[in-house]
Amino acid sequence: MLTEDDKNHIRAIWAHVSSNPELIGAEALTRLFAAHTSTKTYFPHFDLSPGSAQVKAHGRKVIEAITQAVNNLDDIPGALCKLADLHAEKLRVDPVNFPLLAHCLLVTIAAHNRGPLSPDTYRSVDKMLSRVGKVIVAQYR
Ligand code: HNI
Repeated sequence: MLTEDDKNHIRAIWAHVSSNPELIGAEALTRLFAAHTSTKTYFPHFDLSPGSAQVKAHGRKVIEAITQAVNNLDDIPGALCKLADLHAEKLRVDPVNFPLLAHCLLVTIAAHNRGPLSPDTYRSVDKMLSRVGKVIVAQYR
């Protein structure tokens, strides 16, 4: 459950993230592929080298999708229902991968924050990303 404080923390930091979707998204993916190499198996058709056009384009798509969730914090399932169908029925991404991406995204956001990410902001964004992951895998069974 996201509190009003959580929502305020998320919206404040997301203003920066959503204005740099390609930069943040591509770096998060690059960290994901480097730290958790098995995640690369879902992208055999991509050039996964850091900075590739495909990594940039995909990073942008992921951030823009999460931005939809951030713009609808009271109805995240409604905002992401199409993505849930896609990941469950077509892509069949193992749910264990979602917390890995969430963590890489948090590290990326922290690295680009001017100064340390406050514990409160970290917790609020972590809660939101965990909710996003749960919503996307909710239709797996
Ligand atoms: Ni994900 C496609 C969003 C987690 C593997 N993914 C997308 C698209 C969006 C998206 C948006 C593009 C949809 C379209 O083209 O219509 N993915 C998200 C979000 C999360 C997420 C918001 C979690 C926060 N995806 C993951 C994870 C993996 C993953 C954890 C695997 C490790 N996604 C994919 C793959 C595709 C994909 C594979 C298809 C890529 C392509 O273009 O072929």
